[in-house]
Amino acid sequence: MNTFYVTTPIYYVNDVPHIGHAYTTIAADILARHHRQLGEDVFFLTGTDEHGNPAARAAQKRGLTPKEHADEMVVKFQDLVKLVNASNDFFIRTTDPEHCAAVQRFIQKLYDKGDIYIKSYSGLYCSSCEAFYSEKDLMDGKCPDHGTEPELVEEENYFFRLSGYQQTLLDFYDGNPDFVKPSTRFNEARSFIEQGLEDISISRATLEWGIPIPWDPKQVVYVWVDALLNYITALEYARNESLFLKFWPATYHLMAKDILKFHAVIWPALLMASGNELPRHLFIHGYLLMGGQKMSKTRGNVLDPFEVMNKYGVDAFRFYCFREVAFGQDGVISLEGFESRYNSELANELGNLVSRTVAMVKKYCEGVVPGPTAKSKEFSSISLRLQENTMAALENVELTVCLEKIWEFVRALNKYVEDTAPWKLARDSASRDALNDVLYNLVEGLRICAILLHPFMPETTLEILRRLGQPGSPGNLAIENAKWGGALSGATVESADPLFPKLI
Ligand code: ME8
Repeated sequence: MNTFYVTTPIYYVNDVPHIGHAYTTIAADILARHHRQLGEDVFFLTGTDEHGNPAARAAQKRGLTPKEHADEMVVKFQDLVKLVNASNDFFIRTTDPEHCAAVQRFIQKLYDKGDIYIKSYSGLYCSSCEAFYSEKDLMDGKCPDHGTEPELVEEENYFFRLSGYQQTLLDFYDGNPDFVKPSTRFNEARSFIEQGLEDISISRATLEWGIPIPWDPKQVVYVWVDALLNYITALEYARNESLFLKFWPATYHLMAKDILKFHAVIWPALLMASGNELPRHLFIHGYLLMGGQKMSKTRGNVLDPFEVMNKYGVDAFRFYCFREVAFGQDGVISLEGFESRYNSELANELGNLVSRTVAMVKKYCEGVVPGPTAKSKEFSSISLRLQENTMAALENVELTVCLEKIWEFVRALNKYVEDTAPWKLARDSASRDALNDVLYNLVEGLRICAILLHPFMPETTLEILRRLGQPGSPGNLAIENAKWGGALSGATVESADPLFPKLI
């Protein structure tokens, strides 16, 4: 059986979760659900990054220990994961004792191998990024991400021989042109490596909140090394048995471009140093922007994902994020934009099509899905193409392209209702067969839409199938069933409130 392993970044607990966190989690969930529909063995990992300076500072401000703070904050992230209906197989916390022990084993191995050495170091450090900057990376002497002045930090640190991996990394990039997607991000990562890599400090002497260096417990492991390792440590303890052989290498690490360098340079080098395979792909999506700016708590332009989803529904939000912004690019989201798409596409085009279809089957066929007189050749070939196109799009993580293809079909079905006008056919008993065919085709078209849309809108699509009297077990949701002619004739439809009540 094919396996599929997808991860999100593990999120910092120094602040509350926001829509950006929901976005990556939903994207990973869409891929996980799709690969389950393909019959693959899937592992979907998300979690929280709980060590490091910002988390320690946030705890201190609240008069809590870092662990107390993390224990409170993690609940908000776990709530978000539940709220977005993510089907993750595990939630890792970097304070899990199993993770900490595995990180220590990992770096001990690199130390024993000679890839880690001690050196006195001074550099400009942004404690919000948890990263050192050289003068040339700063903008007007300030951190390009946080706009704050970095501090001069002088410490004796342990260093990882990153520079020794430059050529091996370049060779790997050249042999794996789809390692980082989209290709613009691949080029960015490769050119960064080409410019030259310096060894990196992988320990901190001044910070207590972290995993102790096993051979020198006065120092703690640099938070990024601790965090990146989550992708392999989780496989060791998520279940009673090790899942490493089964799921590593990961198929996709998803993230935004803010953390590309860590994943495209440091992570592969650490894996090479430890003799592990590299992940198959990194997929770098864009930023959701509000009012043209990246959402960030410090800028105060955060749309509260809990509020939006509780008010308008989780599936509507899941749909909107990937419909509105081409996945992979930056894009602006807004409440107005959300409401407008909700009304035009979810309420009018999809919800209304389901209501009309159910109402017509009730009215003209006593609520029982009719059998077609003949299988529609036209719809058979349209739906076959649709199935192939949506699968190809998701294979390439083109979530927005996939939705667009499905929506073209939703629109085609709406047009089909108008063109065939079943209410007119119903007036003439000679058109009985034609009427049955139209109604069957509508039920069948919606069944196929429901299967293909399932990864995007898991609850709504099950509800569509239920209303159409069509089975919705995981087996029925398999992609191979998104073929024309599979709808159950003789099933009883059920009317209910609109799937997406119109917003006024
Ligand atoms: O970087 N639009 O955690 P983090 C889209 N702990 N996605 C966004 C976003 C936005 N405006 N804002 C955040 C960390 N994200 C580290 C990761 S992994 C080993 C350690 C998403 O809480 C996006 O996936 O700052 C981004 O990469 C991630 O949240 C950063 O989350």
